Amino acid sequence: MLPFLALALCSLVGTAFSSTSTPDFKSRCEALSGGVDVRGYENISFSEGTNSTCTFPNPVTAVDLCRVGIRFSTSDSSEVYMEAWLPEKWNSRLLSIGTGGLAGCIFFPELAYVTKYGFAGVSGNMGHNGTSGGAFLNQPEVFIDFAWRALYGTTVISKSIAKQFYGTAHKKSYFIGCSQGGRQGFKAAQSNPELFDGIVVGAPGLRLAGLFQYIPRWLRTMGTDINNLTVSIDKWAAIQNETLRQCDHLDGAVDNIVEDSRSCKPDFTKLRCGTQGLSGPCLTPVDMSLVSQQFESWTINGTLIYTGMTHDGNELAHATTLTGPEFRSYALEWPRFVSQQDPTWTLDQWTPAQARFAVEQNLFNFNTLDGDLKAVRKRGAKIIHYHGQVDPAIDSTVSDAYYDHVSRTMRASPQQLDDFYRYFRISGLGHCNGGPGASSIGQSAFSLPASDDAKDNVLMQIVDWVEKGKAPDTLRGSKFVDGDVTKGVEYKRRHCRYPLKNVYTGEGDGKDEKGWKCVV
Ligand SMILES: [Ca+2]
Repeated sequence: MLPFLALALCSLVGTAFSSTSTPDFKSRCEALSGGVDVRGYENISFSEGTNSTCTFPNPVTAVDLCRVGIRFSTSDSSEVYMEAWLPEKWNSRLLSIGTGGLAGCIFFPELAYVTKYGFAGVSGNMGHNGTSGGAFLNQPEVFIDFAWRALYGTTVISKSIAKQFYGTAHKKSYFIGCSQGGRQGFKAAQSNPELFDGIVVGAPGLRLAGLFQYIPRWLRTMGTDINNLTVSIDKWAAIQNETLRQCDHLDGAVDNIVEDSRSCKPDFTKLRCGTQGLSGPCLTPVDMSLVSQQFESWTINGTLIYTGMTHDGNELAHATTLTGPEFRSYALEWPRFVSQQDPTWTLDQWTPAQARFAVEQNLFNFNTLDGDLKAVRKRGAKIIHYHGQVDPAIDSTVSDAYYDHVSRTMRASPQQLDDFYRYFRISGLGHCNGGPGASSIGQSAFSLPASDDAKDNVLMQIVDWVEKGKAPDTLRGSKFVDGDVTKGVEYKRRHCRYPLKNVYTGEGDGKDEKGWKCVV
């Protein structure tokens, strides 16, 4: 068990409650500290634990709650800011919320989302304010917070605060997070399994330092100007179309969605320049080689750097994401503030040797690749892991590889892992939220569920599994008309747990939910 270093509660920086709250609730909230806000607020000031780089919309709270801000130090040179939102009508459950990107922002919309169900919600800045990794430069303690300690501290403290506030201990403790938050959830499962009874992790940033090297390799190979890529954006669009032409129907439904990208092995020779009848963009031999490289697992002297891009029929988005400003920023910030510790580092200094070093460096075990989850299983905790099949940011190959790694490490078959760890491939889901398919499983405030039934809502599903023993065979996602939840459901699809894959045996284009079957 990892020790928690130098934890000290420093101060409560504010609370909030509704004007409709009962006097007892208000007085208990005020007893924690001063400060008043009201239910349904939209203009509340979020001055703590955030800055201008945090661009979440201000949420509107749906229930009466006590808002508590806490700052605590984790060493002589690091501190964490966290908020616990404590609803008046508590369901006796705690829910820690993971962050995205390089952290640094309190996830206010998620706090509003989960408190609606009665969870006491907790979100922290993970040890630095703002989305930049600049805080890591020459500050190992700040990086330790980012790697694992901030989540540990916020969770431990929130358990204590909830007991103090409600006068009774929580019954179950949960975690939900995606991307960087997905990594945080697995980090807790691997290193601090005592923290949570149920964990929902999406698109986890495992071996993230490898992705942060895949990006500079892409930029050095393809260029940094989206309108002038070495393999042009028109060619990537042609690659996507050809992939869909060859692979969309393999699952039984022609719906622009490839259910099992691992079965998709497109042959791009039809796109070769000079091919008879080819009218659109064509691939030169150099293009063919560069494109193939992106889809291959990338190793340097035996060290796996990144598992590569998948043939998912979303190649255009992969190209634009890898070249886009957010990813260009990661390509610079990781070497500058973490692996090379050189704030003047520029992209033209990148070398494969640096890429290998960044992955092998594995600062404070940040790679989060321990495959032994026996302690989670032993204590009866459950993990729901999901990954969008058209994720252009963290490729779904990362999740496939980790699940297989756990299976090998624990010498457990998928049927045995099913007892406590289930991984679902969500077709038509991009990175954490959004996408062309039935991508809403209630995973966040930006992917609202079609209903509060556990079948439609992964948050309710993990509770059912932990507390009632009802394990999910599938996760049912919803696609809303025009992507707008207020316009109603266009169709639903039950997503299978890995390694099963979804095939369509129904009529038409795949919108018949009952037409889908999970097969080996
Ligand atoms: Ca299809």
